Amino acid sequence: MQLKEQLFQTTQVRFGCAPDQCDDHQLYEALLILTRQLAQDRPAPSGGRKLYYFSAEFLMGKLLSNNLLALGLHDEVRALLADLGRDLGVIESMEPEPALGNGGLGRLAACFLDSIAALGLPGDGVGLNYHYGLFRQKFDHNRQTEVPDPWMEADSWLIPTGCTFDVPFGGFDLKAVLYDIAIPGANNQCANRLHLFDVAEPASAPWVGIDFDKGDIAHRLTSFLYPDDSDDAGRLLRVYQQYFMVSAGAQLILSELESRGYAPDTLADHVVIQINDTHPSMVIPELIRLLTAKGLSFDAALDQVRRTCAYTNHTILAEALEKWPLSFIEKVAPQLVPVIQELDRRMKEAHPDPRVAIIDGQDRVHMAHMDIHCGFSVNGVAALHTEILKNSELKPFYDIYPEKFNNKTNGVTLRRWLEACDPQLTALIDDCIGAGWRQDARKLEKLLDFQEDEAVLDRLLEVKQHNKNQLCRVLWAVQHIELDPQSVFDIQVKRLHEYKRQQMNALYIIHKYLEIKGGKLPERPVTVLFGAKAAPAYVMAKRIIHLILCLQKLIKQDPQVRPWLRVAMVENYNVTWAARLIPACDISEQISLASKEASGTGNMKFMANGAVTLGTLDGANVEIAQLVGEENIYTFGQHSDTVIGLYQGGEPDGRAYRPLDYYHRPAVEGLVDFIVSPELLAIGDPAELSALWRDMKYKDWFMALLDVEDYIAAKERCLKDYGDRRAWAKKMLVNIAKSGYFSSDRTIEQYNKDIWKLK
Ligand code: 26Q
Repeated sequence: MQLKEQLFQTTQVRFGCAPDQCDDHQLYEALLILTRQLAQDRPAPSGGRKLYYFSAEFLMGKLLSNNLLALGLHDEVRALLADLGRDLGVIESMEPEPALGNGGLGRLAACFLDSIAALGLPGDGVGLNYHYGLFRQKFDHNRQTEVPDPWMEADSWLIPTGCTFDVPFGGFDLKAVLYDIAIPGANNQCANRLHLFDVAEPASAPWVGIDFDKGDIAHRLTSFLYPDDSDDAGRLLRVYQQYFMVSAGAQLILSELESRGYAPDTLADHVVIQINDTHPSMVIPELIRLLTAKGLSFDAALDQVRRTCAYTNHTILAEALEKWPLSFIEKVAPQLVPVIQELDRRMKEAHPDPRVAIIDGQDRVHMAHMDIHCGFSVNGVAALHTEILKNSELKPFYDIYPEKFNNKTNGVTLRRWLEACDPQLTALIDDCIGAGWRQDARKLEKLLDFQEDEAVLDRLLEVKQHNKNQLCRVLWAVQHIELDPQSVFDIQVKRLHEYKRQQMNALYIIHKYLEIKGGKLPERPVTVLFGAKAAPAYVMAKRIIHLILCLQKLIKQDPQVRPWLRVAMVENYNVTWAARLIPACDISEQISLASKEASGTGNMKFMANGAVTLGTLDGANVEIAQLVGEENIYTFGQHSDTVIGLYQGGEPDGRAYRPLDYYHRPAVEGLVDFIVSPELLAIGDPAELSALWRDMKYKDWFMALLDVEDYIAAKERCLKDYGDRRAWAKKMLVNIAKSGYFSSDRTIEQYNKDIWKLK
């Protein structure tokens, strides 16, 4: 049947009217139903081994447009809607965005699912169906507040499967109900699945706290995704969530193994599990428990699990490494305790070094240690990150198991982060080099042939201007923020964390503000844009948001400064905002303290859309710098080995870094002190701003003052160079041309070749 007739039929059945009588939301629903069915009808890719990608987060973003692209229907649907006098962009805007992730790790999982399907590899995701996602960010009196973020409507992408598993908790069982989201492959006729488990009777309304009795857990287990800083109650609930996910996931794997006709003692021949950070690590003892219950000896079960499980590390921040008190696990899943204790006993026997113990002297279970001992692969997410894991963070493990360690530099799906979000740039690329880069992103390098082509460079600048104009229109419509589209767009979007150093960017804004007030006007107007959610209990992060919002207000009110400098923070930054901001960016801010950002993936998206990176030599920025060459990136700041050195061997807090030494530099003191200037105190909360000022001056845990002078100098160079439009366009072109390396198709091919070996 023709698409047109299918749409007609769908709206008739569902709404009793023809498409042209439908409102935007009804049309969206009809397209959702149609697209969901077409994806669901596709067969799974065939192959030998099957991958299960376990992750507590899948930050999928809106799916309508991407699924239409993957199904090859995007243009047809757009034309069909145009015939009805409707706009696909408007229909898409009806779709709610599920916030089932914090940030990079969750979005990476989503990019990976896209690439696994596009490459026709058999691989499903396994996660949880949170009803309220993370939270919706609101700004109120220049502060972040949080409200629940429901995303499931009467119709969604979820496909009920009817499949259930019993999960045994200490004292009660809970039924895990399986919902699937079909993931169609872009280059084939197959689809994989994202398996999301839910409780059988979810509560219908959000709540504030939780009672740890059986009833409350049964209804609330999948309500929220916990941010990375929760209190003890939140942490315990996270362990409940994690066990629910991995127990149901492990049961799903074993039942699929059985229905494929294989015995449990052949698990490793047919299955590989990628553990996305330590959040799903309990899958290891759970699988051992389930396999021994099926008759395998502990030795045989451990051997299967060891050949099945592979672990990805995403962070070296000590506070983010999960260590659960054994008492938590005893309460949540007591049946795992003897398994973990036996694993710990065996590992201690083989490796008495306390630094590699699974259970430490304070009876805490180190999830990463269990993964490394009981899996066959450990990977970091960028070259520098993997080196730091091998040489410092996980060195005692690398000494024992050098063969397990490998690097898989992250990547992003260019189908979403170039084709879908920047159609004009895509068309320009196609005109220059044809469409072959869609199959092999390294072919983007052919763009290098156009470095001296003035017509192409001009078009590149025109596309960027178009995207900036468009972003200005959206910002005005959504948030009543008025920006100058002719100004330089300098953008920092990512979770708010001190190590990512949004506060250092704020110091730059203060620098520029003071210069303008002092009569030194910049060569051209600059707009500094931010998007960031702070974890609700992360006090410093919220203070940094407060500072940025106060600066936004101060500058907006100042007729002397506002023609030259604007600051804007988008409310509720999410995947949808990212897709609007990234194509409009001139300067991509990637300014984490060297050694702290495992990889970054926003850096890759910006680069692919022709932004030039201003960054430290951290995470994947190092690889970006190697690829584009020093004339096409602005790097600054101390290197990772210096920083690692500064964290060691000093007084009084164990560090050799003393922020006061930097604070007292003439160029720095005035910037930091402006945080408590009368101008800002008149706008913001004096207690909050003073606390932030004190922290930056006396603690500065992530060393913003160490790099701030170099940062300001690098940014000024960058802004100056922007004035030579031809030379700048060339830098943009080189960045796009070299971004093919950061396609997640390349990353997934490497995972498959080195770790998964699916076919
Ligand atoms: C831990 C314990 C308790 C509760 C929550 C957590 C928790 C939750 C989320 C810990 C970490 C996260 C998320 C980490 C994350 O997003 N890491 C990012 O991963 C990206 C993909 O590899 C990298 O590009 C980023 O550099 C890294 O910060």
